[in-house]
Amino acid sequence: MAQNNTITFYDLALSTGATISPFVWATKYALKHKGFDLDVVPGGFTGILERTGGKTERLPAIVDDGETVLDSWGIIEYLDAKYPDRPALIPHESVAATVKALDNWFWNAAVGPWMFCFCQDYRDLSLPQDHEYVTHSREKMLGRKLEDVQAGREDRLPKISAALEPLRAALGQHQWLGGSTPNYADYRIMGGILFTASVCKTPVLANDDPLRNWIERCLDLFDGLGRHPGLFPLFGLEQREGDPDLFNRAAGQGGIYKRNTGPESTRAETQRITAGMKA
Ligand SMILES: N[C@@H](CCC(=O)N[C@@H](CS)C(=O)NCC(=O)O)C(=O)O
Repeated sequence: MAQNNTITFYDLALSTGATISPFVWATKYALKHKGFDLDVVPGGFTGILERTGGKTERLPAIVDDGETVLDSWGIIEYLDAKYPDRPALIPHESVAATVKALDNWFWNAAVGPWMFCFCQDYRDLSLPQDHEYVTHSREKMLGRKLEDVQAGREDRLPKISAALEPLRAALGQHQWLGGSTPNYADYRIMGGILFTASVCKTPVLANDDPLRNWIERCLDLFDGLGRHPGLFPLFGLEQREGDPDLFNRAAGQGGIYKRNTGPESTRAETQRITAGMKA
């Protein structure tokens, strides 16, 4: 049992003091969801191995009562197994499967592309002692100079916003991805959004984006855990001539989002799609 209800949490932060990693953000929310206080060990990208006493080169990592637990997914499995009487992060194995599918989609649709849009800012915002390592390692990861990868982001940001319809569809009909209360699905996706907020020197979503309500509620959770002063505004992206719509204003009008309650509910559509057909 965590001493004084407190778990040691190794942070990964920028010079603004804001946490940077999507994995680390999601874990911070997960620990709060379980009702723990955090004893935060601050730090940036370099020196993780030394900070953690040789236990890991990657974060998140936690220490609970002398036990080190690594890896964002490893940590939530540990928390749910060790503390089954506290609110579950993954209430059923089906949630684990769905979160993995959602996370994979979101990473490819948004977190990765946003990283391409802000990788130079990410380096510039990192702690001064991390600049050389971040530049070198991220240029190896991304295959080009950070400046070249980031260039032209104004043409890419609208497309990333437009790609987020699956989230808008779900959150248009449910309060949280977890249903009536948030669970790890919310924290996992919000981790990617908070990563972006930690580096987005230019906004990534429209002011009137339907996701805004859920994002603001996630930021408010746990006494405003996500409202760090070092974060940048997410909202304020403007649609320019030639850009796709930043979100679909006609969303939710088909498929499982429009309930079939009998012929009344489908008559208009049937009339439209059969117009001109021989009787
Ligand atoms: N599978 C790991 C991945 C963690 C990971 O890649 N963390 C990155 C931050 S996003 C890290 O610690 N990077 C340190 C570095 O780049 O040196 C998890 O889910 O926790």
